[in-house]
Amino acid sequence: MKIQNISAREILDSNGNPTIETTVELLDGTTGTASVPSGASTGKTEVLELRDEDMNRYGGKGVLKAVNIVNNTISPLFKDKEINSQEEFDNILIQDDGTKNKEKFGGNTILSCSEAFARAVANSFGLELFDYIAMTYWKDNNYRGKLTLPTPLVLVLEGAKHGNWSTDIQEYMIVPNSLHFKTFSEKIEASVKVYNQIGKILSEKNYSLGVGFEGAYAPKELKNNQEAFDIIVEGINKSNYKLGEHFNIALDVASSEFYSHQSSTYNLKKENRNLSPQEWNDFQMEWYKKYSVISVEDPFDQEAWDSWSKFTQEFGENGMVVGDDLLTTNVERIEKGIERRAINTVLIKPNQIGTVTETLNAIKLTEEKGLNSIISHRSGETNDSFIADLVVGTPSKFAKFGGVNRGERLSKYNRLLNIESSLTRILT
Ligand code: 2PG
Ligand code: MG
Repeated sequence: MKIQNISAREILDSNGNPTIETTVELLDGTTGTASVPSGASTGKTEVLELRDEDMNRYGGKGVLKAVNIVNNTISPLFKDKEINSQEEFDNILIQDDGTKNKEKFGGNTILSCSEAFARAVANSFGLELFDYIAMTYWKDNNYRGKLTLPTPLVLVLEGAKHGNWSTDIQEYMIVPNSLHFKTFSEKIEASVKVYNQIGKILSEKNYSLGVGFEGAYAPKELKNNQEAFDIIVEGINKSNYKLGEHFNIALDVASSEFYSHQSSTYNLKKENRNLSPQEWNDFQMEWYKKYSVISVEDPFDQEAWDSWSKFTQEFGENGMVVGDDLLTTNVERIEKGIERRAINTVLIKPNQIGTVTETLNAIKLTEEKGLNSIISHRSGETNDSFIADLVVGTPSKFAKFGGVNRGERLSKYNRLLNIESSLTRILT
């Protein structure tokens, strides 16, 4: 397979910040285009996101340097080269960048090329993107029976950096129970019902109905973190479902955002309390028992490995302890997390690591160790739905794609609805 050209441009993400969109054109004339997201509450060990730092444009967030690297450095690298696999393509970029955290080209630059190449090859073979991903993941053409639609973790309330600190906890999600809702479309329909019900409850309370970065309600009027749980339970009940039966709750605590290294405390603005790690552990456990929480992401600071291990021993018995900022889709950190029993679930974000190949390797390590993986969006998204195909084409069983509001979130949910309907047609 030969590449004719790779070209990039600057577009905007859902926060109005620039991001990069890249097109790979193959010699046979087929093309693939991809754009990449951007995080607000980022992990310290994510690969570098290359920005112009030119304060005269977009407050320094322009990506013209990245565009220039694609057009003038990366595109010539592939001129007349025969590329036979995703791995081969990605390895050329990794090696030519040559740095541990992709700081020469930028992780955003590299990922846009990597995903665009995947789409171009899929298009060239007349394959759906999830088919191409599955063939690449399993290195086997006998993968069709392994394709699965995920259970969504649907965001209903958001706070912290994403929601103007309406709560200290960054994300409150509802998880439809697969025993009651068999298909993805049933799970989404039920989740939308609860989402809308929560909107009604907020409106009756005269709380704001505005949404945060990821399409969930973010009412500043919430008195504390617990009130958010209570509203969700009410929303579930008023939709004629039961907490613990039809739905459970998942959280992204994103606690690195309110951990103070100076005082070694978790400083909860909405509770007016600063808690030691042990107090914070016990405080959380009370909520989680009371509100049927089955999944907790980033309950402790990204360097607090011992707190994580203690928490996993207790909560991890029956629930998912999810490493995001802690692990950053990095196989070395995932291995450390497993070794230290600090987590039992891994959040997967392609732009934390920078290529499709490394993302697939992170999923493979996780799944082969018998742990769960969750494929995740970022707070700054585009309409690119690559991660929807990623969750279908790999053994990952969960999708964290935000609220059922805002087009860039719905583009992923709608892609899953589209895939489910076409797979049902093909497989039945
Ligand atoms: C997270 C993500 C997505 P951000 O913390 O998991 O919800 O947020 O993209 O801001 O890092
Ligand atoms: Mg997170």
